[in-house]
Amino acid sequence: MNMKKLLSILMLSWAFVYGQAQQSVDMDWWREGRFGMFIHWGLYSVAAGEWNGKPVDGIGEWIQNFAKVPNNEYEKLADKLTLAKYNPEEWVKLAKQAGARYIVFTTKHHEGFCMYPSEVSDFDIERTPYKRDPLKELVEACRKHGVKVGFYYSHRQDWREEDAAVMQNEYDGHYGKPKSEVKPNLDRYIREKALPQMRELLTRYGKIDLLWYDTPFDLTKEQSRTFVNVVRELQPECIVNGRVGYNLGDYGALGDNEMPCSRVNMDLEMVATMNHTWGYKKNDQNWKSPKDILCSLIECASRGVNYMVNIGPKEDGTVPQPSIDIMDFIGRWMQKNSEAVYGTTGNPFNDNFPWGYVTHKGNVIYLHLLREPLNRCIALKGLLTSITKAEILASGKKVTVTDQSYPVLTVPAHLNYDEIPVLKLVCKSPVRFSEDNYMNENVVSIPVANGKIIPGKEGSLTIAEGGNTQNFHAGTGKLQLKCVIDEPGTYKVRVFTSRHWRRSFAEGARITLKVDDNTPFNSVLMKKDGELSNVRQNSYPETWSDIGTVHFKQKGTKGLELSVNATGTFSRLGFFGEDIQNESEKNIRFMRIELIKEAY
Ligand code: FHN
Repeated sequence: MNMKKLLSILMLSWAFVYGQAQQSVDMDWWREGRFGMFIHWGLYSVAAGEWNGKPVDGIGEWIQNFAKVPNNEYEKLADKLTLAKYNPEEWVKLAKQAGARYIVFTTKHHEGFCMYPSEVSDFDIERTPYKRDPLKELVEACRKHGVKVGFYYSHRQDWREEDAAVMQNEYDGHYGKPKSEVKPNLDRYIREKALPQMRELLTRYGKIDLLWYDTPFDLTKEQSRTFVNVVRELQPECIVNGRVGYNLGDYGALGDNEMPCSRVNMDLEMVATMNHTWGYKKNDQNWKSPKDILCSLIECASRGVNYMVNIGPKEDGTVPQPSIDIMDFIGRWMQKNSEAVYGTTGNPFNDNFPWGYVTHKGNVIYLHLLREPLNRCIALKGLLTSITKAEILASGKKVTVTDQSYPVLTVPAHLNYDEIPVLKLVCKSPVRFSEDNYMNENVVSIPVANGKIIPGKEGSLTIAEGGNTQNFHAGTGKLQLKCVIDEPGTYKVRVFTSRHWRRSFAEGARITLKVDDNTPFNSVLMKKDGELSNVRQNSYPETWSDIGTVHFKQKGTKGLELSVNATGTFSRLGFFGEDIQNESEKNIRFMRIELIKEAY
């Protein structure tokens, strides 16, 4: 046997044993693009958030579940899914002019209804008055306009099918019989419905760029792997998202509307709503502002993460006007500033800057200004290379740079911060950055992800995808952090944590924070002193606790050591079906610590 043959046999057996997640898919277009548009469209778009004329709480695409609608009633919505004004080119143009490089469309959401004609199930588009295949038309429009196309497929949940029943979510009468008589068989569901439908999706529509699975819940690793393998077999170049389960996808998974709290060094995508629902809900008027959504796109880029923002069209295919306005706003900004997003990596500094966000590409650094910096001055203390050119990206207007022990920029007066101006800094190559955390505008903000973990007896403290601590409790370890203090003085110590919105703030959590060799904060109670008001408040609320003050007699590098004494207790809010797999553990979800210089 020659060497080449032996190698290929070895590689094949490796693939057999470990599945095919090691297969390298080309992620370049996805990383370069940074920005996608999600589309949730299904029978729930007809219900529009109301059942029997009454508004139903929660996200719109879950209405069948929340309003406990039996299948034989829910299916009647198909008669009213007219698609009367469906124009996929309009959707694609909406995405493209905003600068989105890919679209992901719900081919089948948890309700089980296929938005394409399926041979496997008659619960599909053929029940509607629309006599064509809207999926084919969307794929063609994407191809025509050079936008990558992805299919969302709910691979674990299918409320139409008894075999896929998640018993805690089912209710009497759902399948036309009492819950006690429902005997699910998930393997059979996968074998007889989900995989055959995957084969339809992956063979009928030409090249598919991304397969977006959702809510793996209780799938076994083998079951998740079959969903990866079917893609590898039929569309080897297609990217698989992280929610296929067990880290088997080509990129990692964050929760819905979950923003990483510092730069990440892996492929990740944040998916976000423009209001509080994915599927159309006529009563959800809680629209985030266009600037907020643009800021989320920029913040994602500054974390090194893709951003995919959702639209939920109405049953006739028209897109709610606020969604159009938001996409237009982003498009106007992207026309002038997209080079500060496409192909960039996250903020190369260890600092979070109070005036905005940073992205980076080669020897160019982009500063995205959300507000005027204090005294119109930005000190880039962590930049170890000099700047050769600095200008406003959109206008080419020069920005003054003075070299002190680090570059200091003077931002021109009267910039319009509603338009989020971007400063483009060209540096000598190669660019070098310090690993320290510095003070900016009297605050030093220290992300926990910059810390060093000292394992405890149980040793399972880690930093999660979102840059927050995971499994942080008394036995799992300590976290060592450091920062550079510019001036002696008294500093308020503010500890930021976040949580999933279904969890209340934990009462009774206690932490110890050592500062250099002292222990000024020993088993201090974490109180809810404030909560950030931002676009994530309804999904991952971010709370701060002011645990006291610390006095530094001298400036310089200071060491911090954080440990947990008690995680406290929290209550769970009502069931709304979100994937909370990672939320059941004992953990304080720390994001960052801030030292805030007190006025003299
Ligand atoms: O349950 C779904 C939800 O309806 C929506 O589709 C989102 C989008 O990311 N995914 C699930 C929850 O995480």
